[in-house]
Amino acid sequence: MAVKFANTPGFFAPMRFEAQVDDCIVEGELPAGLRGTFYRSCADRRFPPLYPHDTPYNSDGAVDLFRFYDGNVDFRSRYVKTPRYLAERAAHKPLFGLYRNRFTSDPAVRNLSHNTANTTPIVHGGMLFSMKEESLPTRLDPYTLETIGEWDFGGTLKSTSFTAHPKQDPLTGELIAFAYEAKGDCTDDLAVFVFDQDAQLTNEIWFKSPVVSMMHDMAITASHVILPTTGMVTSMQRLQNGELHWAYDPAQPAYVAIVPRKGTASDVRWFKGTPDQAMLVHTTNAWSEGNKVIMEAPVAGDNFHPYFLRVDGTKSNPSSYYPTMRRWTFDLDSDKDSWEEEILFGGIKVTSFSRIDDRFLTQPFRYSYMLMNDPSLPINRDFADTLAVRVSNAWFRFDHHTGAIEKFSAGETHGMSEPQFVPRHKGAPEGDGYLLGVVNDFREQRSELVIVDATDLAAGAIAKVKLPFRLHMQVHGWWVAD
Ligand code: V55
Ligand code: FE
Repeated sequence: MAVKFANTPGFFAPMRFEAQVDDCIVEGELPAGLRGTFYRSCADRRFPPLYPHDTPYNSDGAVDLFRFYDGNVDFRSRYVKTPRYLAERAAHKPLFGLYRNRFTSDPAVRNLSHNTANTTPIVHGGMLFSMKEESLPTRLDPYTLETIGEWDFGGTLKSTSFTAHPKQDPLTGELIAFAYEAKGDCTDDLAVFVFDQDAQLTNEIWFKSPVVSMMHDMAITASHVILPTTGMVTSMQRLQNGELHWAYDPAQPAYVAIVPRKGTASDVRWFKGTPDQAMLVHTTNAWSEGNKVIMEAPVAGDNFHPYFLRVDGTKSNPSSYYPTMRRWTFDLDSDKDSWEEEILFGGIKVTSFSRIDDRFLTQPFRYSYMLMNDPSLPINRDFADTLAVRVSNAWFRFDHHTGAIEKFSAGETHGMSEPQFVPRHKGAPEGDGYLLGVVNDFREQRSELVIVDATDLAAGAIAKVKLPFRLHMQVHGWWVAD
């Protein structure tokens, strides 16, 4: 039977093709010092969902690259050839069911890896991976993007899952990662992993979580790992009932594990917060001061995954709340299991996407870069609904010292994806560099990669890499200097 998609109009229709454009058309001037590769992990369904209420988080993974060299840019995109992709390709139809629910998949593939590899690309130890938090990393060729296969770190990784947000310590070159539901669906096992710069496992700490919850991101300091639970809950009962993996429980408090990077399970400390601290998707940064661990992150008090319902079956309203930027201080000298909270900004419509100058991970820092929804920026009337409700229309730089905000809009018909910070040169001070990222022109149905000066967002784009087609929806990006 021929493939048919329902209800996916315009820019949000699946793209379903792979592309290569060498020597891309560039408007403006590419900075001479910009040499390296920008990778993007994307979500782009090859087949229509078996269940109409499935989430886009369950779409096939694709990885794109933009390679900058000698004043040129080359573009390439490839689907990640997961076991799931290959099985559906062979069958010419969808076989995999709802997001993270094997019971809803065709019995023929129920025990196959459900990995979509659609969330974050990372290069570590000379290897490129695209990651999905329910599965192992998938290794790809960093030049051709051909899929090599799932990677268990040479047999040393014992978990069934691996976070899509490991952190590279810029000072030691180590990779710090974790796994939740680490022994299979709905298990309360957590594991923290430390790899050296060659991707060899040097420490692993296994422990139990007080709640089985989505744990999408982590933070690190020079000495500790910070692991927050979120308000999303699950159970084998849910899965057997044929439901989506997650529901949001408004009564669920936030728990945060603080784990010494060089420690063992007996060193793990759990802190307990309130339900209005539980909706944390991405962290911004963290650092240690003596025996205090300090983390900053956008946090909300209600579910902002619009595709998952509350436990009572009601819909959450994704436009009724936005996260605020919070500073959490955990005092390891105190016996209390609570922490201090300070709110750095609120009242602006921001997403949970939060990036910094990654050279300052684990250290005190000043700037973060996020996506926002700003109705005061010029928005073309014909696209107002999309731009005001469904996507972000600006990047902004937040000054964590003064609270100042600087914005960049790519245009009145443009939706934005996560910005990537790239330093101007190796020794440049924090924040001195460029923001680059893909923006989507809804009027022309085309995507482009824009480059702005990160110290002068208001000046607009320095250069635009123009593509003659639209791109898949990006989740996260990653920059690798030459
Ligand atoms: C997120 C995204 C995912 C996922 C779980 O933004 C959480 C959060 C793209 O897939 O599977
Ligand atoms: Fe993420």
